[in-house]
Amino acid sequence: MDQLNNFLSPPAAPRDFGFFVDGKWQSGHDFFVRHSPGHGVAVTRTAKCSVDDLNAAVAAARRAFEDRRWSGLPGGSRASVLLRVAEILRTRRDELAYWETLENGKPIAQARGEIDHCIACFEVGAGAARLLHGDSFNSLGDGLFGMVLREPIGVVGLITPWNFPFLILCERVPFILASGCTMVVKPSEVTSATTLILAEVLAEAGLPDGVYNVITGSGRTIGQAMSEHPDIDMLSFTGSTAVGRSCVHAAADSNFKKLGLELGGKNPIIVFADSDLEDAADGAAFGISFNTGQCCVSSSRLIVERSVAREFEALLAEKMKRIRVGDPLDETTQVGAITTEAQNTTILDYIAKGKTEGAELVTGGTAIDLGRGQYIAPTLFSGVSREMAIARDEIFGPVLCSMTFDTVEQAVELANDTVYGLAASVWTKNIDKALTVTRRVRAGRFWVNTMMAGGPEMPLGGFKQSGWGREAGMYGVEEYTQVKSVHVEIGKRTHWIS
Ligand code: TXE
Repeated sequence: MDQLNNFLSPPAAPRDFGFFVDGKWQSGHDFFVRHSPGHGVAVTRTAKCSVDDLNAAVAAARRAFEDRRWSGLPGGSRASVLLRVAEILRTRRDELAYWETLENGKPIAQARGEIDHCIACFEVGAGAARLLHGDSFNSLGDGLFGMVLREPIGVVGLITPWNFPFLILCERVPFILASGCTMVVKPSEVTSATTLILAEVLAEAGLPDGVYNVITGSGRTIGQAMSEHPDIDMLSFTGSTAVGRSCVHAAADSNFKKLGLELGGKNPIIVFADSDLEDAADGAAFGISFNTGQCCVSSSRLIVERSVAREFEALLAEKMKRIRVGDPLDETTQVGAITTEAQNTTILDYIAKGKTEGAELVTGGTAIDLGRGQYIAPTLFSGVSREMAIARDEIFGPVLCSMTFDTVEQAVELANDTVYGLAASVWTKNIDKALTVTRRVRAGRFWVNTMMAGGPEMPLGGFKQSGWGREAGMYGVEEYTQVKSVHVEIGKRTHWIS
């Protein structure tokens, strides 16, 4: 309990972090100082690494891959390490949640729940390490046998964002490790702490040196150099669609590295008149306010059947007003701080734009002054038309736009009227409508009468400009493998030269 109490106020002084290469901690020469977005005080200092540091990390990952110290182990041995990681994370749950909350601004109770999800990711990854397998063809005739091998792709670069620093990391790392790859990770420069703590945990669990390396630094220098690096075989990037596009160019101009991209979203929530409106309103309030709407899968476009639109918006607004926005370290807080000043400005600018574009503000629409930190009230706009910027752009904040429909066709058409395709949900008690909408809306993750449910068994990823590839589950492990077709002749060869 004493330990828990230490985690309920910001630290007296910022914690210093080095970076991690080839199983060793290195110290930086220059630092990023991170201020807690919920309190405005300095909480961490992380190294501004150089491109030389990155090159050393890639070389270490390459050596660890080529000498097969990890990929050469039986899947069961890799699984044992991943299960030990899960056990250690369990013992360090409160500490990890604390640093995640301080750097990101999310509520401490939510952060603890996310660590639980991360533990599950390592457990699922352990199972995947044992189950990963290829295929065989016994259908090529008596003289030929075919095998399809899955081999690890090699050195993986992993670039993660600031909205779910540990969760997004853990939806990838166990699956990359399960495949036998080695990696260099670059977390967001504003939320690096928990990615560095994971290095300690992995080492303690017995992961060989050089398999997991962490380089901290800015996207413009380290991230860009990773996407151009000739010795990184695959890059998994999660962040903005604009930077995702630059990764595609960099990959094409360097070594054609394989890319996994999880990018932006403008996700629809479709509510039919025959749904349980109380449930749907709760789901909609959660879908836009959870993590202050800074989720790639936030449901930011409400598409509601016209006959119940007014009633539904009133119900929803009443629920949104009751969400407890507050200090992220307060156990009772449901919605914490906006993670960066830049994001705070972006969200407030979009709210102003919504008003000038003529949308009707139903609730929220203002910053909340708690004396320190940056907070925005969950916001609902009604009467939004599809051309408005607030209906088209990913705002990445707690701003929900409401639009109406009359028929299933219209609902599907509106839902698909976006360049993105990350997630969607539908609320109805009619099975025909639920399945029709699920099959016709183009999105990588779909929820029927629920919101953001799921576990690491299920794959994650987007359609359209929301990205390429899938993370997590068996699909996620397979992304980090190459397929090799092997042909084995049986018996005496039929000679070409007679
Ligand atoms: O993202 P960036 P930002 C969206 C969201 C948000 C917007 C901007 O709409 O408002 O992006 O956020 C690294 N080469 N999402 O500016 O820049 C960077 O250091 C390689 C959606 O923070 O994409 C960080 O580690 N890497 C999203 C990571 O990319 C580069 C989550 C993400 O930062 C780089 C975050 C470069 N040239 C933002 N420049 C989601 N899908 O969840 C930066 N980075």
